[in-house]
Amino acid sequence: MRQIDALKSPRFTQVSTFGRLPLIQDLHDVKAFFVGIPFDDATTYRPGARFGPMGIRQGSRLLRPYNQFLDVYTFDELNACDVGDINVIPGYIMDTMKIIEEEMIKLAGSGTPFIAGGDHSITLPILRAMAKVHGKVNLVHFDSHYDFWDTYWGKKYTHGSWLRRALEENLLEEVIQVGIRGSTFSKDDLHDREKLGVTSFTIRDVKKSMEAVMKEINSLKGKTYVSFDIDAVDPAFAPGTGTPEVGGLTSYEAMEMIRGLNVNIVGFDVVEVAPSYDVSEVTSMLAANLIYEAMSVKAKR
Ligand SMILES: [Mn+2]
Repeated sequence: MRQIDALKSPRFTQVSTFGRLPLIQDLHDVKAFFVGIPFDDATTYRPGARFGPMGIRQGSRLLRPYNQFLDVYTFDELNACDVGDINVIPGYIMDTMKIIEEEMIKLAGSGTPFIAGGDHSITLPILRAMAKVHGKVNLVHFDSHYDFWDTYWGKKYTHGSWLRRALEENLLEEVIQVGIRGSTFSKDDLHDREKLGVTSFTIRDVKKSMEAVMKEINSLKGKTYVSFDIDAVDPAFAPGTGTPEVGGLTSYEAMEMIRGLNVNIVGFDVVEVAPSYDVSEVTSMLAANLIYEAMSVKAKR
């Protein structure tokens, strides 16, 4: 029955399942699940993140059930599954945001979503859904970019402006950014950071003391959503992305930061993975492992 439903819609980007988990859409008894959102029409530079879910599933095939660093049988503990991809509409940002919000309200009511994007615009409708299901949440935002620009080419809904919209829509409690380093259009961004009340740790802050950054993150109280733009990681480790910025986190540092989270995760995404610019699946494998570590943190609590 499920398979027939899946064949009715053109989910061309979907292959295999995350971590070889079962493909299940009935979330009864499921604590956490993987879901793909293959949408990239809000990108400003290289397109291709619509293939992120496909790449991340492919990069996840070597994941095994036991996490020795966190001492947990992650998938068993969560009774995890892969629910497939949300049926987005290529080329239609507003329609797609509506679909994502509606689907995420249904899904997040039954378990914790671990999401593979897609470009970063998908996080706005996810946060709208989070606010409806959970009330306002904290946001931990790994990225090389601030993503709080007001507009791009005069347009409000892009992968570089979703955070400004989320703040305007009053969806968020505390916001902590990590890994910031991209050049910006002007110094105004630094003033905006203050005005918007966002706490930003640049890549220098992380390299100086990861411990201090983690301490700040782990002091967050209440429900917390974590959004990980893969471009927080150095393109030497994660070349498969749309707006790469040199001088970033190593893959090990990224893994350690996710492993070190001690917050109440109500949702997690990895966005901006664009497999066509990848080399030997390194970016996809890293993204899959970051999701696995975040699932493991959830399974431990
Ligand atoms: Mn970014």
